[in-house]
Order: sequence, then structure tokens, then C-alpha cells
Amino acid sequence: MAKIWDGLWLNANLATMAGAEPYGAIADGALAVRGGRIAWIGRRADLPGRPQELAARLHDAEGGWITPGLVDCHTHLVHAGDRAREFELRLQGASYEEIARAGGGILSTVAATRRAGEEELLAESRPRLAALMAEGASTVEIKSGYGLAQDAEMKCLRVARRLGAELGVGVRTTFLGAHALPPEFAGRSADYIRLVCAEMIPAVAKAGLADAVDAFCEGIGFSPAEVDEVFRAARQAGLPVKLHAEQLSDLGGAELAARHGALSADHLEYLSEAGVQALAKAGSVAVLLPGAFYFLRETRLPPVALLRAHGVPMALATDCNPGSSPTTSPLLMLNMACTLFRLTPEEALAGLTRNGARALGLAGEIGTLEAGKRADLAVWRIRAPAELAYRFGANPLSALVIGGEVRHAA
Ligand code: DI6
Ligand code: FE
Repeated sequence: MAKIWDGLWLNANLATMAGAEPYGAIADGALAVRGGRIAWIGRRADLPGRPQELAARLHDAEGGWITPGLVDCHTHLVHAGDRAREFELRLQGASYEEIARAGGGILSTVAATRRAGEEELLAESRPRLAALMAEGASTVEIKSGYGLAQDAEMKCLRVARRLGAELGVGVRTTFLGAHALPPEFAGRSADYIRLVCAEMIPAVAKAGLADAVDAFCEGIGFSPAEVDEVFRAARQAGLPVKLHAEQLSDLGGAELAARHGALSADHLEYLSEAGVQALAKAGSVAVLLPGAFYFLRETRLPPVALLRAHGVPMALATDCNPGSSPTTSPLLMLNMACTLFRLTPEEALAGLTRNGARALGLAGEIGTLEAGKRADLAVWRIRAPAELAYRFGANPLSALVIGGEVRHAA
């Protein structure tokens, strides 16, 4: 008899992250895959027949849990070099902003990234993406922003796209040309922004190398007026926007992002209540980045209670970058979101699944376990979903499935 499904996962509890139950949980569930998508999901007892007769392949989750594949919606993982020396300087008392203003910080990674050839950059970045996958990531956003010149920015975006194809993982690319002022434009911020808007964004869009446009709105980055220009150019090129906002100070970045209908505003430690309201009204996602908060030893917490009260969806991401969050561990972010930001384990997991997907404009495609969505699954050796946030430094992933294919098995 012809089998109706390609694969069927059994002996599993499902955290669908959809529906009214906590975690959208289905105990003793079953999940069928066909053509790379979720074809059927429900209680094993409700399967429309005997498993062997329904599916070509049976998979045993060994009594663990299946969650949606994790969505890391904010990374800068394509870059060359490291900033370990800067870490030492910070431990001796220098601040992140002082180092940046003295020409170090982001600009030191820009110098290393400009020097690296495309293959070298690919080789340096590949292990970081593989490490995210080893902890369950099936979709990863990757920003440019360490090239700060058209060729170097395009090189980084190409590397990001190539990595996704090579490792079989979902990659969304973001053009972050307005990350820092390149040294050759020192004192000429307006000229650089003009270049970003008139040349770089149209070129990147024409080459199909970016899915969105981001900027760094900060004293050591760009002013709201400059970001406004960048966002206009992005929208003219047909690209959605998102913003690094309110990380080190409150410049009203979130309100600006909301005015442009941004997918998300990210960091947000200094977000005001007016900013929260603006995000709520625009339907933008608040992306929280506890790795950067921790590593820069910040003390100002993002306004989680206000975000909750106003119903702003909260996503969570690694911010994987060499300066403020040199981590490749989405699981550690789950723990830190709870311990540092007081999210519940369920909110934290929603941040790395459902809301991460929404922050990338992919809510219809990934982020929950529902029939019709892409079969991106993380299979875990855990007794309860809260365990994912509870442990730190452990990795209970037993398999990662992307588009129905097992990409990683531990
Ligand atoms: N905020 C961040 O956390 C990263 N970029 C940004 O605008 C840090 C980038 C770096 O320090 O290299
Ligand atoms: Fe960032």
C-alpha cells in the first residue's frame, strides 16, 4: 500500500508553541512530514492508521520533546578576527563606548573583515553557524555591517547566503551598512549615509543579497535623522527594516522604527514607555539580547513588564558578534533571558521560536509546529520544555530536522 507520509516522528511530546496550552504541549504526540512540510500533527492515539502503513520512515524521539527548530533572528556571525584583547581592556576599566570612540571596537573588526578574502571569511564564519545548529537553530539571521563599503558589504552577504546553502540551514540576510562610520568617512557622517542610501542599498537590493535593512541608532552609531534616511531608501528598494535601538541610551529609535513599520526593534534596554506603545501599535517585535547585556555588564534592564503589559511580542537572539556578544549558544540565551531579564521559560522559548520567526517576517512559514509549516524540528532529550532554559552549559539536542531532513544528530 502506498505510504501517505515521508516520515513520522513517534514516542515524542510536542511543544508546538501554538494554541492555548502552556507551550502548546501535546503529550505522547505524533508528527508527520511530507515534502519537507509538517503534514499531520496531533496525539498519537488519533493517528489515522498504523504508523508502519502511514509513513515510509519512522523516527523515534525516545520519549523526549520536539520543539520548533530555533530561530536566531539577530546575529553578526560573518566577520573575521576576534576582540579578545578588547575584552582584556574592558576588564581593566575601559568602556565599550570609549574603545569604539578611540577607533577600536566595531572598526577593528571592519579592518579584519575587509582584509579577509571571501573563502577565508567563509571558513572563519562556518563554525559559528554550525555551532548554532548544534544547539537546535534551523533559521539564522545574519547581518553585514563589518564591511562598510559596497564590495566588502556584498562579500559578507554573499558569504552568509553561501553558508546557508552549504549547511542546509535557513539563512536570512540583513544589510547593516549603517553600523559604524568607516574611517575614511571620519567627520563626514552625512556623506557616508548618502552613499549607503543612494548606492549601497539599491545595489544590494538589485543583487538580491538582502532580505532586510538594519541600522545602529546610537551616540556611537547614527542619529535618528540619519536612520530615517536609511529606512526611506530601504523601503524605496522594497526591503523591510529593523533597528538596533536603545542599547546604550534612549534616542527614540524604537518610535522611529515603529513609524517605518519595522519588523523589530532590538536590544531596548533604554526603551521608554512611549517606545513600548509605539512598538505595540506598529506590531513590531521587541528582540531581547541578553548576551550583549551580560557581556557588557549592563545594569539597565529592558522593560519586560511593560512589553508584556502592552502585548509586544518578545523575541530572543544570540546577537553573535565579536565585540558585545561572542556567543554561539541559543540555549544559554534561554537561561539568561530568564535569570537576567526574568522572562518565563515559556516566554524565552517563544522568543527563540514563534516570535523569532515573526521578527524575520516568517511567521507563516516557521516558528511553531503546525500542519503546513516547514518541517523544522529540534528533538531534545528532556523531561519538560522548561529544562531548556533551566540548565546552562548543557546541550540536550538529539536531532535537528530542517525541511524534513535530519541535519544534525547527536
Ligand atoms: N550592537 C551590538 O551589540 C553589535 N552591533 C551593534 O550595533 C556589536 C557589534 C560589535 O561590537 O562588533
Ligand atoms: Fe547586534
